[in-house]
Amino acid sequence: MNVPLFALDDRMLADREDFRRAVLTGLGRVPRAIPAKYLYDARGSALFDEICDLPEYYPTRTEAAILRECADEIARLAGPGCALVEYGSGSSVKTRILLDAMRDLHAYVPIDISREHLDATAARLRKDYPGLRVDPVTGDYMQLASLPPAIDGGRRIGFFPGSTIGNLMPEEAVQFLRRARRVLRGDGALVLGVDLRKDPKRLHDAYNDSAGVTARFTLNLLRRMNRELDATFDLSAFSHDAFYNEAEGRIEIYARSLRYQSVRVAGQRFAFTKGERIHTEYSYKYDEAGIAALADQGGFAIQALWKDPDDLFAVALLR
Ligand code: AVI
Repeated sequence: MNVPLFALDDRMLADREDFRRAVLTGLGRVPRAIPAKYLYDARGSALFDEICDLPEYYPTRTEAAILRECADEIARLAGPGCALVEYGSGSSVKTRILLDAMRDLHAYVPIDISREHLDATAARLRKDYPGLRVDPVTGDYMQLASLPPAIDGGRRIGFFPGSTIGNLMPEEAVQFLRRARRVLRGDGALVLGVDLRKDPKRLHDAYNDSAGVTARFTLNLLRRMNRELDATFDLSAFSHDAFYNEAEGRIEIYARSLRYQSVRVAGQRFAFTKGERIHTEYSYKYDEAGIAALADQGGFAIQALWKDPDDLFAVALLR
């Protein structure tokens, strides 16, 4: 579908204004923090794709391997004639593993904030799965409270892979699950990918890869501010700082200032002392009891849970 140019420009302007507000609020706060969703501009998304293939970053390939093992069982437990509702992009290998197993799907419903991304995904999947009804929904899945009635017919099975739930604060994760519970309705279910607590060294290495891709991913946020908000960050004067906070069960990621410096962002000045940090991400890790507690607070219960042989990652079917 062709989007009129003026509509695209309006949306881009609105996105930039959101970004400007979030950055000015986040840099003005103590401690400084910018929401993780802004890491994913076009370059950030490409860098994240690179991260997924890194030898140290085990979650993507481990989750795919688990899904290959349990997809038939998920299809059996889901029953016939379901709609598969994916929270997020939907173009990945993991989606296809489920689509291949759930052969008699009523519809596939990817939800994403990016219309362009959704259109491309839908076109690819319609071509590769002729006969599959693909009904994309444009929107922020964190806010989505219902699906268009056209999707009705059959049980709704949600899919939220990649341990993206780990990037939410636990209370946001519960909120997300409560919303999903309503959207998927009483007879629905959710297939949830969750990164597990493990040896801190393994976790540390996954977010401090030797090729420096994760560092580029973090510092790309400063580059984005330079480009979109007329900021003056010197990327060589900041470092990527990621570590596992065992007490909180989360990876914490920051951009750390390597010296005193004053930076202009969207017309305002911000002074950074040496060592001062901008928080960019949390990545929470759960154990099975933590997943059960989260599910319970979100209005679900674990119906089945699969792990890899090394207990790195879990795929849970929540009912
Ligand atoms: C998208 N998300 C699940 C990734 C994670 O592992 O928390 C984001 C990421 N950030 C740095 N490396 C990966």
